[in-house]
Amino acid sequence: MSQDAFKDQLAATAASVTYTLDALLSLPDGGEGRVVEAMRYAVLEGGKRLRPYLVIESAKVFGVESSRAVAAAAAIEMIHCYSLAHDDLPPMDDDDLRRGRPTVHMAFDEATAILAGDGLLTRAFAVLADPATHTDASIRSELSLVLANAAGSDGMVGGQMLDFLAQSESLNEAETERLQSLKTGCLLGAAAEFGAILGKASGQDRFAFQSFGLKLGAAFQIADDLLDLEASPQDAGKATGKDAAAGKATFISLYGADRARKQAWSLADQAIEILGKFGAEADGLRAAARFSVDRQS
Ligand code: GRG
Repeated sequence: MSQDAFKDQLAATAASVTYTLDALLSLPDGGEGRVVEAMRYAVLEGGKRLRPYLVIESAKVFGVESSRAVAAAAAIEMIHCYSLAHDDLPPMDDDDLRRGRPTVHMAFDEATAILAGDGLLTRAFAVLADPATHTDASIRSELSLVLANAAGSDGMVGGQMLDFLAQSESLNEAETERLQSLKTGCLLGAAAEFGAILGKASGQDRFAFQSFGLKLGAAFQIADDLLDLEASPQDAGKATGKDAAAGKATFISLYGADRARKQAWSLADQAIEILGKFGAEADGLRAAARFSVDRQS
């Protein structure tokens, strides 16, 4: 699949995920409506929707129609957007700009941004537990377990803790790899595994899809670090040049930009190799692995 065809497919998926998120987050009456407004602000505008794309494309490989995967895909996007809203807060990255517009705490206030993140985190699991998401309770339970592990202290939250600690200590390659795998890879791994779970794939295929997402995630994070170094804030839609200033542990800080770029492409190739036994139906996923490195934002 060409990168242009991939971008069209990603845009179509993004539109359907946004439609679903909009429907899942209707505004209640009363003062608590403000937190839902902030949750909607955090999820509805912008964003590449790569994690939902991985869910939907992985599900497709196992014969699941996108309409039957989109709610689970929206749940993962809720978790992702909660993490961005919290990561942008002053005690963490202290960012004013995200997806080309003010961060949630700038558009609302810090307390509301914390609550919006909490609201999205819990709502994601309500979506997964809802029979409207999948009629089979064992599938709903598997999805919930995989997402809880990927997003919690054994995954994204743990990685964020390591990222915070790494500002005051220097990490070697293995430690940097682990940090990035937990912070970024686990959620992308869960997204690809979600498709396999929805498609009732074998344990072996589930593992392969999770491994694909993890490799793609490792490539994606190095590309993110390169964008932080090289992209303008306008193109990235967020502040850039922050990693070096904050002393963040990245492959660039270890080996420089050229070697980091080579490493990112090698990881994308490894991700694609994992899908070797699958046919053309996995081409969207292969293109996603290449896009993870080749992207401009
Ligand atoms: C605060 C619990 C908590 C976790 C935060 C994911 C994360 C951990 C922080 C976000 C900041 C960051 C640079 C994370 C690495 C993952 C990453 C590159 C996120 C940005 O993902 P994109 O590019 O964003 O897919 P869009 O806006 O396209 O959805």
